[in-house]
Amino acid sequence: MKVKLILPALTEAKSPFWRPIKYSLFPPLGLATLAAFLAPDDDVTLVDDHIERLATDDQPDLVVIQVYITNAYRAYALADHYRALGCHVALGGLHVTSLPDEAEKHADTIFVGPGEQTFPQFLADLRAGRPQRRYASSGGRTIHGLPPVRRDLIKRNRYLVPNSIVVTRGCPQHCDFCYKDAFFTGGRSFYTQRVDEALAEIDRLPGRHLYFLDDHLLGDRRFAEALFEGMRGMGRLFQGAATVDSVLRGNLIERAAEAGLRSLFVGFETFSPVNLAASNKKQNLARDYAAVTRRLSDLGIMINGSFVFGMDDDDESIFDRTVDWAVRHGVTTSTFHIQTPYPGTRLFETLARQGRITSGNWDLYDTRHVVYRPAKLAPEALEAGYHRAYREFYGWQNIARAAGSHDSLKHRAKHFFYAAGWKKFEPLWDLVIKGRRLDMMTPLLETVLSKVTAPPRLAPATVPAVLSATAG
Ligand code: B12
Ligand code: SF4
Repeated sequence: MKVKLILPALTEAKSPFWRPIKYSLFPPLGLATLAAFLAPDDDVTLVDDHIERLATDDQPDLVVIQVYITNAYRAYALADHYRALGCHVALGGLHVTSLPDEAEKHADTIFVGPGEQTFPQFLADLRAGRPQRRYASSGGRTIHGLPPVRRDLIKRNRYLVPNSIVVTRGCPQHCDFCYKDAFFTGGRSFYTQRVDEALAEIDRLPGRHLYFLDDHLLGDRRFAEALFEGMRGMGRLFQGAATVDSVLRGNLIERAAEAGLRSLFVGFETFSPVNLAASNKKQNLARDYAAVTRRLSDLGIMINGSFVFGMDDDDESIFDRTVDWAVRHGVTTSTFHIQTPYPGTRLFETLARQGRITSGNWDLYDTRHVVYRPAKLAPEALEAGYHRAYREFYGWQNIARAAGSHDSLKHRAKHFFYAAGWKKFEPLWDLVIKGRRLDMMTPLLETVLSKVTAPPRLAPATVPAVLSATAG
């Protein structure tokens, strides 16, 4: 059987003029996971529209398309095209799960929820000539004993981080704005691989650097402990994501650092207890965010702080306060989001009930546009404040100030180069992406992520010469 797997891109990611680095970070892991269920003699291609030209003059037997909210319209157009040619088109992923009735109009078969159990069932049905219209993941979810991810289908040199990996699914928390509860409806919403299988997968990955895309790498303490124990001595450097409370609790974060954790995405989201309570983000309530940054900084772990703007308790002061806090506390990189009510979430239901959803154009649900009526901010002020926060946080002076907050000289330098590297050199990234040589940059990333050894406790105000020289 001839099978084509497609990850459709956003328009900005395909532009021949400009390619933001963030779209060349990670390969399509979800599709490579599904491809593992195909037969050895199937003729399989995997196309990531973000990084390569997608030819549509072919006619595979089966076309599998992954749909996110922001690529949904392009995914539907591709699906319509291939259906018109007589190909069997299967759509799945987060957006299909949120809005199955919308997606079904463009597909022969749709998938609701994770695909590890339903996709092999569909393949058996398709080969037997009786594919169903809809498959929904329910009980019996597991990622134990899966066939190895088809990494041979991934064009490694086109990604800065070819070694992305997920060893869990979902998250133990239940924040109202998160995609998670809707996606995992009908079965377990947090489960892990077997530790030995996760370690075997890690062992198969070349190079040193790994990026765990798990929503919450520290979410299952026993699993994470065993994973980090197994990773000690493997010589890996890795990045991942976890919650505020998991960083503060016990000594799991020290074990992660010993195993090679060098940077962590942390969901601070908001400082307001009113916002936290209203969005059911209980795990952040009454937690000392400053203690989180101190603990990570002392371990030499860089921080990617996630912050949401536009929740109901946010007013005009939110932007400056957030940037100032992040800079003062040595946050390395910040991901700011305009609150976005994804369909299927409790946040969407609440705002829809209150008549506050102002746009149904999914292209705008990219966390950079305001698609609802905020409570204490004008939509224009929210968008302007969001862009200003990015500009200010990534101004040279603030990068240097934030880097200067760490005790260790090496951490200061790492912080500086890492933050500047992401946001100050987009034209350089663009060149490397177009030259298809992103693999050349991975060793540089590994150098920046190398271990910070015992902090020599410099006076906090002392900024290394290299930093003060560039601060403007
Ligand atoms: C890595 C990542 C990215 C990467 C790259 C994505 C890639 N190459 O796949 C980058 C940095 C580019 C990115 C960008 C964005 N992202 Co993003 N990203 C993720 C992240 C962290 C991991 C995705 C992943 O690999 N998961 C692991 C694999 C195994 O799971 P999976 O891909 O979901 O695939 C499984 C199922 O979905 C299903 N499945 C998927 N497709 C299909 C198809 C069929 C036929 C079948 C049967 C099954 C199936 O089966 C797979 C196995 O179970 C997720 C969070 C998350 N946990 O999912 C956010 C997430 C997907 N991103 C999100 C968003 C909003 C964005 C941005 C809009 C953010 C922004 N402001 O720029 C952009 C736009 C992306 C786009 N192109 O449209 C949201 C999506 C919300 C939604 N409802 O769609 C998420 C859920 C984050 C969040 N918590 O809000 N992202
Ligand atoms: S902690 Fe993060 S991944 Fe977990 S439910 Fe909340 S927002 Fe989603």
